[in-house]
Amino acid sequence: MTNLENTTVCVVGLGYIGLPTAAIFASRKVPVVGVDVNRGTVDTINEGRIHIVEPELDIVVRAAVEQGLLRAQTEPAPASAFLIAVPTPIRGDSHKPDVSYVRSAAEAIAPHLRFGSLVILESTSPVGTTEAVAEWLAEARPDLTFPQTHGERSDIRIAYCPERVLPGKVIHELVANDRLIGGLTERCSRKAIELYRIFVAGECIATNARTAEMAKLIENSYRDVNIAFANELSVICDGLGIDVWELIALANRHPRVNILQPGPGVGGHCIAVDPWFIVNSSPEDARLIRTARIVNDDKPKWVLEKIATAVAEHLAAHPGASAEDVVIACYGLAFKADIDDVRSSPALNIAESILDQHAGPLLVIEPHLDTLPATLDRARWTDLETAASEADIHVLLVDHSAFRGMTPPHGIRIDTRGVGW
Ligand code: SAJ
Repeated sequence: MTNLENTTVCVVGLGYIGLPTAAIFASRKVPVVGVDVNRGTVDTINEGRIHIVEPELDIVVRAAVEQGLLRAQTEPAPASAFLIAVPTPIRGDSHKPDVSYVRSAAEAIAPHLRFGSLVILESTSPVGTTEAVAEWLAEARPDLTFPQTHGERSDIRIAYCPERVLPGKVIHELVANDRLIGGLTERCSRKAIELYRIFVAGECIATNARTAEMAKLIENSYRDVNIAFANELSVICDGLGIDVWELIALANRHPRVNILQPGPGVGGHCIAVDPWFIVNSSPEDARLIRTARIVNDDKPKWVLEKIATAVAEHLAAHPGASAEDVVIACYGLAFKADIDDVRSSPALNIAESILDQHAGPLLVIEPHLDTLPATLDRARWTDLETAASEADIHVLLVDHSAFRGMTPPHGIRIDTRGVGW
């Protein structure tokens, strides 16, 4: 059993993973210092509020701050365990992973390490990053011993423990999901498992750091490849006059077939990013994974071509009309159903391109947002009824429940999500 009395946690990076994790530890009576470089984020959290959108997170954070168990600041503080949950973005056309925030986090916690400290990397990372963290820490603290040189006898324990929670269900999945624990040594894994058992109800399974790093990457790559297969099928079926959603539902009745759903492209911050980490470290060998990324990234362009064809079709049926007269409506902007997150959203990207390319009016409906995103300032923010009655071309981009239940509008319909329009 974990000795709760001596456990204190310092979480570096208070984003979509770090903040919920910090708050959940605090909800189990573990004192937590949360660290973020953004002063605004720190102030918001110390007021018991949150800067991101995630159901139930506000309640857990408010309770933790009110009870004095969660405090945010811009610099790390001494703790028995340090968790690194900072972004690891990909850069430019080369899609190269940038682990500089992980390095900065490691250098910031290094002065606070002492005999017995546990350091855990949670950020999605290229294989080998945990070993790099161990090297950076060792360079900063020559007075301490580390697993890469002293094995099980080291002063400091280091592990990679990826998060696997689904945005929108983070609070539930943080507790319920099984957790992979990749220690640099077996003792490192055991120490990390003791820590996660404080709140994880799922199983904590020990492995090594490289396997845990790769597991995180292949989980999202598996999904990306499967979605790419569905997206490619949707393009093929469109040409062959087959309803791809009916086709997939039928094929999935086979006991060993489980094809995912086509859509307007893959969005969010994980599935469209993580496969590049593998491509980058194994460029010659990761052929299928790279192709899947390209297939999914090309899908918004295909949707835009369908829209251009629909405009031409409308004009052919309305002699005398010009493109400026054709009203297009986009239904949904979020990166997936029933959430309000538009970051890296193919739906938003398609709406922005319509604004650039189409001479006529664009109507936008997004029941999960209060206002139009700034990049769509020339579009008209409207409700379902207005769009359904005023638009000539209806483009369904997100399968929100509100759209699934509605009667399909009149006019030309482009259903990128298979809601049955
Ligand atoms: N999508 C499709 N067709 C599908 C399923 C999804 O087009 O059949 C699209 C969605 O519309 C969205 C994108 O894929 O644009 C990603 O959505 P998602 O629900 O598949 O995944 P995320 O990005 O919200 O969360 C994923 C999850 N990973 C897996 O399911 C393997 C989550 O468990 C991870 O923790 C998260 O990435 C992460 O942080 O890495």
